[in-house]
Amino acid sequence: MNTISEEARKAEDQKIKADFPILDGSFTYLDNAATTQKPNCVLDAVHHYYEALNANPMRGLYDLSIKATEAYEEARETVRDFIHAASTEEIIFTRNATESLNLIAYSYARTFLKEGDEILITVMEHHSNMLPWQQAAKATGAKLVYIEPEKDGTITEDMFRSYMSEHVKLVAMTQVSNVLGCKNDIKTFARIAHEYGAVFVCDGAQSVPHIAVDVQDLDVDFLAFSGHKIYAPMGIGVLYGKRDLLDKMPPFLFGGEMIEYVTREGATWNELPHKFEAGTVNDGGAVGLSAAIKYVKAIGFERIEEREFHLTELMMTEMQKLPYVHILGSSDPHNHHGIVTFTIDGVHPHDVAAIFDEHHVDIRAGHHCAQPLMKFCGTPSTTRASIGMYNTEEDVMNFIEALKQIRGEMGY
Ligand code: C6P
Repeated sequence: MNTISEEARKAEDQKIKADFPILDGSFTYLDNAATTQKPNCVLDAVHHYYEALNANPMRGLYDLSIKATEAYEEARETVRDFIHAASTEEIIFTRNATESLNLIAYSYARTFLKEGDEILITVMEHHSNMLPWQQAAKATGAKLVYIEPEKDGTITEDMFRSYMSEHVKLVAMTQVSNVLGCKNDIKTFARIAHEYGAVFVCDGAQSVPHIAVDVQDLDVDFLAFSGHKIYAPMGIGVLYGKRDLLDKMPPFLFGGEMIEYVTREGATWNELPHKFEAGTVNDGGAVGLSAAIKYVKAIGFERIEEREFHLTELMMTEMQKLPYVHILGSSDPHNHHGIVTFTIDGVHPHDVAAIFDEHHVDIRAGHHCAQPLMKFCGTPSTTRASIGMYNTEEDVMNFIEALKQIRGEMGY
């Protein structure tokens, strides 16, 4: 994959990093799976929105409100094009991936699932793609079934098929694990789920920022992701849903703008996607997300994947030289998508994180909101470094240098 010269790579590294004002060289940021930093174009777009366009969208008939509405709907079209949805009616703005997944669990699962049905998820799910299904199962009497992957996170087609039956009505699965970094074969699993008449929910929180995701090609019924993990502001997220499913689902939240007509006795609902966007929306966030997507597209996923793979490979190769460091999941960097979670013999992950902090390297320690996966891996907590498109070889080597100090600083 190393298709560009060293010199060209270094020049590109500096160019991308210079777009992110917070990355001023005083620290090394490797917690991108938790949230990403924001480029100038996103900061400028949000600033411009509040400076020149801000009004309550879809409500006022005056010029500013119309401009605010146009900005919001333009952002929706940017998202539609980005994930290749058939229509903007299938793009619902939410607060984050968590809210998107809850929307499906509350609106779809609680309406259409019943006792005797099964909801199929995996042990590697983030709590946000687990707890909504636990609660939906409790509310409907459906059974929640967990796919047990292989130790490195692999789920084969045969394994997946062995869990499928006519009882399974809904499958929810992450495309990329936030701990193991492995990628699930969503296209194959969605096809099999459909053979059995189940709907397929894809958690794209950790995939959408790193690989091209085409909802029509994957043929998923729902896709959830967060803006803040793809260089956009916090507080804006996306739910993609197939139109025929969204049409028959009841609203999730009730209030302003999601109605068609209200009487004292009841109400009828607005058309898609507004039926699912109750209350005043996050227009500035949507505008920021649109700018972030345009920025990512201008660099292109081919280059992003190449850059992130190169750094993951460098990081893992250096880590694998240290016998007291153990990487969770596959030993092959192709199966990590920029996420490298590890333990260090004899050192608690919180001490590891504190020592990294002393070295001005930002990484995450803990259970990463995936406690059942931690249990499956046989460890209560771990440390995780995660790469974004602005990271450089220098960042990786700063991390490795700090990593090498840790055991010594703990008295080994
Ligand atoms: N994972 C991490 O450090 P929100 O919080 O709604 O933006 O994203 C939830 C979520 C859903 N699915 C996956 C696979 C995720 O990784 C996350 C968020 C962060 O791993 C914060 S806990």
